[in-house]
Amino acid sequence: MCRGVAGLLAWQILIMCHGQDAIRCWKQLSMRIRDPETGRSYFQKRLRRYEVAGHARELTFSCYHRYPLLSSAQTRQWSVEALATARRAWPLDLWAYVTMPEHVHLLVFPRDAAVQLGQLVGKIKEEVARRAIAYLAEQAPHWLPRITVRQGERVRRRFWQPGGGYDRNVVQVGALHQMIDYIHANPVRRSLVAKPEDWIWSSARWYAGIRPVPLEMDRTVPMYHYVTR
Ligand code: NI
Repeated sequence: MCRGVAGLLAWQILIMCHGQDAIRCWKQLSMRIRDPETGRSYFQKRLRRYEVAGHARELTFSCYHRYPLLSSAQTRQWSVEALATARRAWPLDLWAYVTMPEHVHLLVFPRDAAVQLGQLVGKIKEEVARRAIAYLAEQAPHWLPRITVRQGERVRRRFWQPGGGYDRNVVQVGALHQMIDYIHANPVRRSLVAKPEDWIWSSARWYAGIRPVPLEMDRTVPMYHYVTR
């Protein structure tokens, strides 16, 4: 016979603390306890500290000269597919993203600290560029001279602005939420849509519980209440 703790019913992550090398949170555990003498059940709540090792990382990369090369649904779809490929190939959780007409923001959480995010971004950019440049050559060839660069003998087409792009670590859960909201607000700030979830090419719809979406997020973000309808 099972006595005492009858089951772990629910948990919620409540409070964030400061951390240097980990995201530290508290889970509120609701335990159902059964009193063996009376047979009655009651709930006991308690807090348990837990850590998500490592850092969340915000990554931003832009189209060459910030040209609006991600303006078509087709190129945006390829950006989403490249993220899906990257997530399958690397030990990586994807927590938020937005594809804007000329830049992309990602919030990722490497499950392995050894993940080289520069390489990861390189792969994502490469996959999008390969497909999008071929698409531009067919559908909008007037763009080609603008993205063509001569390096001595070599002629290259650039879809992305070269270089590392902008990125930063996100350590605190509160900052993480602000970051996610900020990423989702990109199309609203630019007056492309009225509400974040009106933009198909971001994780805002996923967080709002709208399905289907182009890309599902990983349910490992601390403290979010997931809507699963
Ligand atoms: Ni932006």
